[in-house]
Amino acid sequence: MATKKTVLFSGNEALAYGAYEAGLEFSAAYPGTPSTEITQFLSQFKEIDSQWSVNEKVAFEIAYAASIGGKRSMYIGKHVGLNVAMDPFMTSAYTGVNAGFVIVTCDDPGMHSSQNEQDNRLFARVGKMPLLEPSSPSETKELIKKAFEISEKFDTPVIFRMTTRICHSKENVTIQERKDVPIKNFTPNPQKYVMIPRYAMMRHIELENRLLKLKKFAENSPLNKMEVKDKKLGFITSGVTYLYAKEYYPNASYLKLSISYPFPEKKVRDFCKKVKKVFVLEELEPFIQNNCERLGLKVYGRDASFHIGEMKPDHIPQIVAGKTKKDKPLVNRPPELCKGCPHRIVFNTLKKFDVIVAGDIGCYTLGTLPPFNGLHTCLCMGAGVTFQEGLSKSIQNKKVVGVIGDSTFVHSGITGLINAAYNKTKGVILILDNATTAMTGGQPHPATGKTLKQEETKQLSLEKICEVCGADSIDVIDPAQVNDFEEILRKRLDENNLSVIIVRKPCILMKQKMHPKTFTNPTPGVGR
Ligand SMILES: Cc1ncc(C[n+]2csc(CCOP(=O)(O)OP(=O)(O)O)c2C)c(N)n1
Repeated sequence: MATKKTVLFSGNEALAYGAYEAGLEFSAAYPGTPSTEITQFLSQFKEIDSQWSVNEKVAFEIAYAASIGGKRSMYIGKHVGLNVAMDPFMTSAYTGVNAGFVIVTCDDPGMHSSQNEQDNRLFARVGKMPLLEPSSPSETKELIKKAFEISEKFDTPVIFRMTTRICHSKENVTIQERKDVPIKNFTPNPQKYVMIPRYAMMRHIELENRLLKLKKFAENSPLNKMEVKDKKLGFITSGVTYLYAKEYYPNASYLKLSISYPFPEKKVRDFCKKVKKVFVLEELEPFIQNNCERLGLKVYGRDASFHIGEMKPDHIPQIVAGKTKKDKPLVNRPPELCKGCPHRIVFNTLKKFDVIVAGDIGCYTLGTLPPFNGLHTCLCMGAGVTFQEGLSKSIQNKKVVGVIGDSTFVHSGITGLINAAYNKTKGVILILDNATTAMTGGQPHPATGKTLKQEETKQLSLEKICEVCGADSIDVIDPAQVNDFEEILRKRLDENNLSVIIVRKPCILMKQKMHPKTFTNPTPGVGR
């Protein structure tokens, strides 16, 4: 008989554990809050081949290919990570799976640590894949198992959408034994796996038929649960809003959607017939609400002020009262670069130059805040290099410096540097090499020479890669040598070249942040 044990898990840990129980064999990810701990937790399981990949596109393709090869696999990333993986994502619904493949996307309503708050539920419609949404850690653990079953039953990738609140909240979760799933054979099938237009057209027909079957499944599945109590007041919910509403209105009726795409139209109609006044409670976009409106159903949505930011329990009665959003003001606690962070020296030095600074995403983005006020742009990962090129080709009266971290350079800076050299760009790019991915808690990447599991591996040389990309000069400098750093920056700015300066000093927190080397038992809470 399977052993039953209860463990306090965060949503991320519960997801990882549920995937382990489901027989997951392969996972690939790039770090990103609030998703990072899933992969860190998975790394303890010897049964699972898990990796940090160089970016989300690569992670997606590798994990998806592992599924086609016959292993239950998972891609994991933060919401914007899926943008990077959009190309393989969009066609993967055509090609379908062999063993189960689950796309975990961790959205960040409220932008606790992100550059935008896009609602990735919308991608389910665009990508034509089923969308699962849990509302708590314990439900996460069970629902992720269903995701693999649905993936295999319907030959489709499945989107599993988490949000920050569920990723990082903790709950007692009952764990079970792993069920090993035999690796499936890979049978060559070019009509399914080689997407030339003719085959893709056939797969598109297959995909539309599959969506009809999935719709039927969503209609009849107990995962879309109707609880009819008070027939005067009801809520259609998804994700964490279910629990928030239950706190305020325990006697109301509920339609809890765990499969929110394909939209279970009949069930929703049925619920609206049974209950007089129905509110739709969801975070960010009016995804469910628009679906209800499309059906001509009279439901009450939220004021547009609720389309921005995270849903909080106190918002529920405000929505029921038809009010605009009101939040209690919080104490302002702006983040800052750590004391002793090498990035501080970079921005103190940059201050002495009258230059435009194209920034990127990493701890160094905090260089935009006082006292440094050091960045002029920051859009997405990799844009420290590409914005250096674009800005320098339009701004005539000032030099442009690009600033990018080591992990981000490997993620998406390299292609920009090749482009800069190819298109005869001039200027200076600073690679702030603190030997880790500091912003997300200190994960290794190819230039650190360590894998997710802290094994030694081939180490990417930043110097060599910059050279072959076509940089005219590559300097390596310790920013603590303040005068030398300033001197070399001045020299390179005066030249009419494409220069890379690798500013190399380890992150001050690296020792504490380093993810433990080995795990013995599934130990919740480690590897944060
Ligand atoms: C597409 C995408 N993936 C992941 C993230 C999360 N993220 C932001 S910056 C960053 C890397 C930071 O590492 P590095 O560039 O080395 O800078 P550091 O924080 O170490 O200074 C990550 C993983 C993101 N914002 N966007």
